[in-house]
Amino acid sequence: MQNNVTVEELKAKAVELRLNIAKTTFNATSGHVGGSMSCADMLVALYFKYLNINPEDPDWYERDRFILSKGHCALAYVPCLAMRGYISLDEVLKNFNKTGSAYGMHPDSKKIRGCDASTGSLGHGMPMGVGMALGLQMKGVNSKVVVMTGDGEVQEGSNWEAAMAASMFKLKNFIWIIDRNKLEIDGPTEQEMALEPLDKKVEAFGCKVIKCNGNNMAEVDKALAQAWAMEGPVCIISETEKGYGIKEFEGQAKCHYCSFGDNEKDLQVYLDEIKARG
Ligand SMILES: Cc1ncc(C[n+]2csc(CCOP(=O)(O)OP(=O)(O)O)c2C)c(N)n1
Repeated sequence: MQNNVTVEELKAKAVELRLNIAKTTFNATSGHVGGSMSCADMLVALYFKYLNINPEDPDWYERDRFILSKGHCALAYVPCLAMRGYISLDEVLKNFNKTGSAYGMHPDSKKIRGCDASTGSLGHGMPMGVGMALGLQMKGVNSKVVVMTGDGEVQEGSNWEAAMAASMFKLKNFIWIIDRNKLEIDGPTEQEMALEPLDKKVEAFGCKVIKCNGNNMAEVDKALAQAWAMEGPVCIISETEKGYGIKEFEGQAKCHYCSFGDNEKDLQVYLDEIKARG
């Protein structure tokens, strides 16, 4: 833990992030809304409380690293980096996914201040993160490396190869977060390629497991505090709702990629709902 921020303050930031996801999507006309809304609380808790980072010096060697392996959720990640002071929020809101913009649908570490890895092709964040954590551990640098994957994403074998390596190399500094929103692109994970019992599988690959309700900030805060205090590799299974914040989207596979209406009046209705949900 790096900053003394209250759960109430983090909750307010998560609402702000969801509002920014909605506005960014509206200006971009559409985007990967469902998985962005589900992981917003976890991103806020990481960036505003737990990660040891310095937006003034994004390449500071001793910083903690974060990799958004489910890179299609740049729609949450890039506004979060802007809220944390790495880039201009105005630019993100106006230019996200526009031709020539630094802020494409998937994050590009060469173009975005504070972004530790380019992602978008699923299944690559874990191997990259394990390599980073191993390198830091070999150099005696005590920084954390945190990788967030989707749950549909972990159907790819590369995640499990990386988990095996994290446990073999006893990566004390490695934290894997699975955004367990139970839906992937076409429907429920359990119908596409069943993952359960996910906790037992992760444990069998050598990671300690923490479970939390990833849309309840008090639980997110507790899970991250535990993970930060433990010796890794550790995995937080963050149980979330795809599309969290908008009733019409929640639990619906069609919110994987959708819009917030096509006129300002529609957008305002969604913004009001996000604010009212708190
Ligand atoms: C290697 C690869 N295959 C396919 C895709 C297309 N794709 C983008 S998102 C997605 C579904 C991901 O589901 P999940 O990991 O559960 O993400 P979330 O529900 O959190 O959005 C797929 C298949 C991709 N980006 N990369």
